[in-house]
Amino acid sequence: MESRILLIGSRKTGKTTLLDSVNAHLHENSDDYTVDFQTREDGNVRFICTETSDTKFTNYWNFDGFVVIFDLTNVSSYKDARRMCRELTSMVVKPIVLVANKKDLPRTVHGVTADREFKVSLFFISAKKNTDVQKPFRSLARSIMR
Ligand SMILES: Nc1nc2c(ncn2[C@@H]2O[C@H](COP(=O)(O)OP(=O)(O)O)[C@@H](O)[C@H]2O)c(=O)[nH]1
Ligand SMILES: [Mg+2]
Repeated sequence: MESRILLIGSRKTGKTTLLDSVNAHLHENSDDYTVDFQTREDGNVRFICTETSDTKFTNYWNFDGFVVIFDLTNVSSYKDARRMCRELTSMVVKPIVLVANKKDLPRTVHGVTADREFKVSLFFISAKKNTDVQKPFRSLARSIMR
């Protein structure tokens, strides 16, 4: 199965680093990445991933799932992420995961919770140290196939 995934989060939150950490392969003639995951339940899933920090010209309907990412050392990136989650949940009924990145660093963002209001799953990762980087994608895969 093939699904289109949008990674959104303000600049320098680690979108490209996350894609690299799961060995996503950058397409030759576009800004898209491909990455394959094996899930225990349903075999293989292929994600075509696009990253952006500016959703102004993004058509959410083109995507099957969303990774909203913020930087645990940057409070304004968390505010942005919450805004993006709110916007997404009001516009589409597609799976969303919220990713708190850079957990290897001393954090300045506190009180992060999986917002029940938004019905998103929350994952703390370090894209740079390769900690738990597969988890958000596997969660999306499970939700999309459901
Ligand atoms: N310490 C640390 N640095 C990170 C992590 N993820 C990304 N970075 C750094 O944050 C900066 C921005 O990362 P990048 O992937 O280019 O962010 P993007 O703009 O969202 O694509 C780079 O210097 C990365 O090395 C992480 O988990 N831990
Ligand atoms: Mg980038």
